[in-house]
Amino acid sequence: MDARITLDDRTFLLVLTGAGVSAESGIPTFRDARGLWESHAVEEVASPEGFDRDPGLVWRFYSERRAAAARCAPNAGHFALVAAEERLGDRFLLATQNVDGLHEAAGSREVAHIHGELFVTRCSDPDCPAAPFRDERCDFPPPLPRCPCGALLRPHVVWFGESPLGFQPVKRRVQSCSLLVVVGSSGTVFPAAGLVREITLRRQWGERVRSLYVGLEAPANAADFDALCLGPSGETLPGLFEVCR
Ligand code: BV8
Repeated sequence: MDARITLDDRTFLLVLTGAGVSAESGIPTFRDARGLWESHAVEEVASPEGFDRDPGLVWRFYSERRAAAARCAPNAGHFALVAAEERLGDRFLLATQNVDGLHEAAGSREVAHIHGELFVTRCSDPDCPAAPFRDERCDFPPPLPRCPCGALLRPHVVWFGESPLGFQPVKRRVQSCSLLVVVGSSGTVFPAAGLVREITLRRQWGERVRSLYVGLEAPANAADFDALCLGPSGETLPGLFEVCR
């Protein structure tokens, strides 16, 4: 498969991004950060059990990530995806595992944040009617913040063991798209890592549909992709899409 994609009136493009698309913006990926953070595995901190066990530790983890992300700007890879969305309109859907907000900062209009958003906070009580709210705070001196209902506030991100957010529209689009492009994801976290398998199954049933991986190195699910376009996405994405008017 030529790693040059023509975007025209027949293209239905679903893009899934992972931490790699933000790496050139200065945000460490999980592979880089795993286990490096206060000697805790990210999975241990990014979990409901971790929050129940030590909410202060979890808030420090996310506060530091907020402070770091606030200093970062989108890179050429993010902007290339904005151009693709501008050409395809509603025949384009961007789903991201990233919580850093850089896709919107680059100008992406419709983003499915299947793992939540770093700069949004919500009540930790699932039965509380209070809505998640935009929250730029990067430090939380004791006592930890609480909802008016009395429960602790928590970052509005999807932790391990929690259901992804807004995943159904992505599941529907993977059944109707003509092309899935995954950018900068190690293919180790489900259900996101399983999307490419849906494309493989559709093709086995005779549908004309393709998948492409764009990233620094082959992901764990590389065997499911039709093609790999290896390299930093800030360099490869801008030249990937040939926009046909
Ligand atoms: C779910 C948000 C059911 C928070 C994240 C036991 C109990 C419970 C669940 C499970 C279990 N065992 C397995 C599971 C499922 C679990 C899972 O997959 N676990 C893994 C560890 C095996 N999944 C879940 O729990 C999910 N929920 O299953 O609920 C369900 C299922 C379907 C429908 C309904 C309900 C929830 C998972 C979400 C967890 N939250 N983040 C936060 O960010 O703090 S996950 C987090 O890690 C990220 O969001 C991301 O998804 C993941 C890291 O993956 P990547 O983005 O790929 O990043 P990584 O660093 O790994 O890779 C970076 C890549 O970039 C590398 O390949 C590198 O080569 C490349 N790269 C580097 N530089 C560049 C580059 N590429 C391009 N350019 C560059 N410059």
